[in-house]
Amino acid sequence: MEEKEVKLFGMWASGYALRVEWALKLKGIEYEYVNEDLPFNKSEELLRLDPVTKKIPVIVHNGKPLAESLVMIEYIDDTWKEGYSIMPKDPYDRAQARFWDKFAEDKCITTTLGVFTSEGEAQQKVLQEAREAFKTLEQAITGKEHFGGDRIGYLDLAFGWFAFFMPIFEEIAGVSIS
Ligand SMILES: N[C@@H](CCC(=O)N[C@@H](CS)C(=O)NCC(=O)O)C(=O)O
Repeated sequence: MEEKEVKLFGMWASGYALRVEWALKLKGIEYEYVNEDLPFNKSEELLRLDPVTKKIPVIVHNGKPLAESLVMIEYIDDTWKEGYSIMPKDPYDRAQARFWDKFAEDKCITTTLGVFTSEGEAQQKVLQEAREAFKTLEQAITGKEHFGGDRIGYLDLAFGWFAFFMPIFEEIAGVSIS
């Protein structure tokens, strides 16, 4: 079988891998998907390609590996310039998208995941912080169809998966964030 130019190492339950799949799909890029068995049975190929973080996702383009999902999204957008554009064109809008991604990553995702490592009063504090962060994010996108405005863009890929996983996290942790 002919080897595809792009290979993505992911894992079915990973939102970070999902981001990259969405970017490849929006661009219409064909890729080979390798589902890794995490956390204890990573393939030797993955460890060889990413000896630094040893995490998924990893993409390989023309034999060259890349780690970190958001780095991959920008690389994909820069490399396949034709077709769908993921990053905003305007430098200020690009900077804003990166700012809100950082906010969502640090304040919404990381804080929410704290419900799994806390209990009692400490967990209530985490929940309160998460609720405030989501309120701030919601205010920033009020009136927009997507995070990036009227079309799907960088922030939707970066953060959209979390909306899907949130009810699952709530059920597992037995808490309500909304
Ligand atoms: N910041 C990284 C996070 C990647 C990450 O945390 N991947 C997890 C799966 S969702 C992983 O590979 N965990 C295995 C491990 O830590 O050994 C990215 O955005 O790509």
